[in-house]
Amino acid sequence: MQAVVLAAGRGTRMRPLTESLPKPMLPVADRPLVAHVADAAVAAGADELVLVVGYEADLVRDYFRSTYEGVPVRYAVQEEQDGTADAVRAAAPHLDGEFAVLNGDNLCDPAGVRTLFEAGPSVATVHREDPTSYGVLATDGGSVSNIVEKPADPPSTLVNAGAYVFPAAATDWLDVPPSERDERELTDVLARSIDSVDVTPVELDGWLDVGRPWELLEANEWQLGDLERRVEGTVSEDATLHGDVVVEPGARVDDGVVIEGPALIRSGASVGPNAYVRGATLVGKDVSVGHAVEVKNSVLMAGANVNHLSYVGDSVLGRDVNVGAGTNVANLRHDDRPVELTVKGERVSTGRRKFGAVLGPGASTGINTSLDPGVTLSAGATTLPGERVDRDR
Ligand code: TTP
Repeated sequence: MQAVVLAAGRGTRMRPLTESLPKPMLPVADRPLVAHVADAAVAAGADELVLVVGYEADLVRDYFRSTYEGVPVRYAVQEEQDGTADAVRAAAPHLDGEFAVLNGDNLCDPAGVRTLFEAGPSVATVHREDPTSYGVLATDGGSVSNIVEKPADPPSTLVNAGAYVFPAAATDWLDVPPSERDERELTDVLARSIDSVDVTPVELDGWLDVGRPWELLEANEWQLGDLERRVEGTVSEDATLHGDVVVEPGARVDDGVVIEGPALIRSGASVGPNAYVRGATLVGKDVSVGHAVEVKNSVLMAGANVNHLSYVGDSVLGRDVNVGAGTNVANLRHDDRPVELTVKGERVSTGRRKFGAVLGPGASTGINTSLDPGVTLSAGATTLPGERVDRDR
């Protein structure tokens, strides 16, 4: 079966991390987010991947090229990001027969995706105790009988997890009218499928929609949790690695470093001397974590530097960020309320008691900067030495 993977979106809720990188290419453990989706599709038996690309398309193409894990890859270009149904419409000329559609920014348990692919026309679901902010499925005798968006009075707790198998005829149903938020939605195509054929709900054990920066942390917490200890880089005899730590070839861990897994130190990265890395932490390619630096439960994207005397907790550092000596990130509010973050201009609860900062690509902090919980520095932003940053910039 062909699997269409939607990877054309602009990822506006993930800014500034998506300033120059499409959301599906953000790092989750040792691969881009969308590679986890493609892997699940290949493991489920996809015989062709059709990647729908648009925003920063070349970065997706450069990664997947024409064959991925032995499976041919085709590309469909969505010129304007007009919605998920429109994205599948871009792929339609390549489709022949029943086909699957997966969001390029959703992590799903691979066993669930396999069951979905085997089920014929189907939709992946998960239970949510409060489903009122999701598309909610009504079922009748083992089939889906209806889908209702954000219902005040939900017919069940089964929500749409954004992975589908559509019947071949669905390629004729993609021209749906724009929704209230002015996008052509795939859920309207699902509604048409439900009216035309039996659509089976397939419940997933694990699912995460990665839309906002703290969800990138959660995606890494999930995937790093599956690591198995592997030390292939250069590790000093005076360093201590506890638990499931992976040090890739070409990475270096110096004297006096303590790393508590799960943690992944990618190739070209260096840690130490005398640094402490803990929690589910991704130290990306060519990252430098230097003397007397503590990094906890964070994602440090490729090329970031935290070289001296700093604390970075529950934070996301974009590519090529430079953290000045003595910079500290606060990750807990004294009133113990969940930390809020700005998403598309509005303060939104992360739902997390511990959350630090989001530093956009190329941002630099001056020495002794202190960053309040939930601040975002935009791409290339700077702070002055000794500054306390209590709002976004
Ligand atoms: P969304 O997360 O709804 O959209 P987005 O990725 O553009 O992010 P944001 O809302 O923060 O701007 O998209 C769900 C999936 O569908 C995601 O993998 C991107 C993809 N997509 C397209 O391929 N084309 C589109 O026109 C849209 C809206 C999304």
